[in-house]
Amino acid sequence: MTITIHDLRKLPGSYMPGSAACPGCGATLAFRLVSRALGPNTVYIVPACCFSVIQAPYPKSAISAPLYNIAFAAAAATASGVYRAYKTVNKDVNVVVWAGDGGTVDIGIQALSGAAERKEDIIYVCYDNEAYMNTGIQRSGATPLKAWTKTTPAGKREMPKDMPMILAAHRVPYVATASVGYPFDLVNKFEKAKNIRGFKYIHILSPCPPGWDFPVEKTAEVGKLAVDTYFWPLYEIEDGKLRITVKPRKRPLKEFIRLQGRFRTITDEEIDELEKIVMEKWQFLEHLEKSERVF
Ligand SMILES: Cc1ncc(C[n+]2csc(CCOP(=O)(O)OP(=O)(O)O)c2C)c(N)n1
Ligand code: SF4
Ligand SMILES: [Mg+2]
Repeated sequence: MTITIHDLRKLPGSYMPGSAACPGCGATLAFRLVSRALGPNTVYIVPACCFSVIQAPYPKSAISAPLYNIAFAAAAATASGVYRAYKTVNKDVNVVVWAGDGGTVDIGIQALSGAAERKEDIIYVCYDNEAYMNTGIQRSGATPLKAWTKTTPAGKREMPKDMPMILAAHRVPYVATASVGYPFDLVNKFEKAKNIRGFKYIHILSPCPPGWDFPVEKTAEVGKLAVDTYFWPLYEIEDGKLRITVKPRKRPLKEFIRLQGRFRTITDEEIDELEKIVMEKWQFLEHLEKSERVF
């Protein structure tokens, strides 16, 4: 089934109003969409991140679904145990890790890799705001080249890890990228993932107004431009076969970069260099799309 705007309005989500999230939070928007696509038969496992604050403090707890808050490094291992416990009592439940990029590409990578290798029947979601935001904007392994954070005051010097491809190399049944700027692409990937058995990994670009330094009303625009400038390609890898799911609208990378204060130190020449890297990756994805299998 393909979810349309009419379906989305009717689907009950698990996000309640009056939360502690910042205005314009892309991660929150992502959660609203995902919880609608997955439905009420879902349990979330959340390591330390902005969502621990959004979900936890009474009386502002924002999530109405069952949720287990767990130590930073342990989310994928916990989800494995929770899924097996439900299975023991014959309950079929979507068990979902909802983790930030720090909790995924850095401290949580060991448990994540283990769960993927064991092909645990869970959905692991990385909502990627490209830094450690909850502790005040420090760089992570997902922070892009040249981005300002409090620990990269002159701009980050390294490229981010390509986490979806790292997971694809585990040969799990489903890997996908998503962006809050393309909500129907996002919800339909979850609609598909919940019906696939085995390990599923979905990596959502989630713009963060205070961390990326852009006006709060521009979250969807930033998420859309990330895709349309080729900065954040949207694809899925199902049983090893890659498919690009959204064709970018061919906007110059500069439009995405200059909307955000975190790239304040980048020069026009450096944007051109970054655009070259981004386009090389795009061409590689087009090449992979023509291949039988990615791995
Ligand atoms: C072992 C451990 N180290 C450090 C922390 C402090 N801490 C809490 S949330 C967080 C940042 C998480 O970053 P990310 O996973 O990207 O999620 P975000 O805050 O960006 O939503 C850190 C460092 C912790 N809770 N546990
Ligand atoms: S810091 Fe960013 S990710 Fe965290 S709640 Fe605020 S907008 Fe959302
Ligand atoms: Mg983060």
